[in-house]
Amino acid sequence: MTPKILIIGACGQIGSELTLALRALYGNEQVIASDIREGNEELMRSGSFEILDATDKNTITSCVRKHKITDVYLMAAMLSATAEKYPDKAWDLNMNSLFHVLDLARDKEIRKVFWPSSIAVFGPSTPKRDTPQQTVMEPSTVYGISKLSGERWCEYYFKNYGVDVRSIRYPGLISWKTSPGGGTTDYAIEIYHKALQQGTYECFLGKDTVLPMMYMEDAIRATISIMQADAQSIRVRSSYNLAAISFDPEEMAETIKEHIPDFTISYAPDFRQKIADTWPQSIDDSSAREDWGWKARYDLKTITADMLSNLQSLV
Ligand code: AKB
Repeated sequence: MTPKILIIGACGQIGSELTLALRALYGNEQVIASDIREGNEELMRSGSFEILDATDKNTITSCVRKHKITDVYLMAAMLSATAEKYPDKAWDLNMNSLFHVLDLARDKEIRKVFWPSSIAVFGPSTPKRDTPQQTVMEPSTVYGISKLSGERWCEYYFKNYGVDVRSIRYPGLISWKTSPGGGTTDYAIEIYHKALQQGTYECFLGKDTVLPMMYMEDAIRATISIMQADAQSIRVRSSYNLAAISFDPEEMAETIKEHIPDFTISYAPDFRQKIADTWPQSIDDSSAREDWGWKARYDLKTITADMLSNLQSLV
């Protein structure tokens, strides 16, 4: 059966690319994009769009009924750095939107849910290298606490109400089409913009800060694969570890210098350093590989070449 999809938070960094990928896969009329405000021209032009506040259950329910939605991808969230500034708002958005969608699935209004988690579920007491699927999880950020709570609720709704919810712990995501907002890993995108515009970048994380990262193409492929997998193969109903590459800002700068030899980087760590220091450096994603055949394709050199050429073509 072809799904009828609603994407909540379709204009964000992941949502905008996911919407286009799902429209290409299932047909424009099968994918309804929604967000609190309108998005880029390609997204608005290619299919239906609804203004929708992810914290408003009535509007979500009406939209689901109006379009006879079967699958919801809930991409709206407040990311780590912004959430530290607005803890109440972050908790309200990140948790209530999830309850609204899980309740719709429990009440059989929809069939399937995708909900993004993050490496932020891990904390300072988690093993930093090859962080296992199941390990100590004591996140110390508002965002991380909301994501870990969300994971527990996803598993609870699966076990107690049979809700088919699927989730991935995204690492930092690198993309050129839509900018992220308010993340700790955002330096890995800003750096390319500044390298092209000014030839130099002042990084808000220190030079040795190794974090797990992934190119958006890989993240979109993972999202679609987990949603297409047979329900029986999804053995983790909290959220799957997902990995591609790990590097620090200095290594990233080196790959940029291969294309822009005069590029320089300097460091002025701010409050985001404290957040990054609590996260893992690399992730063991063997469960995702075994259960639904996940494998990353992009390495740092390929990402840098692709980012620079795509950003250049926009000017
Ligand atoms: C952030 O930096 O907050 C996000 C994330 C790792 O979930 N990119």
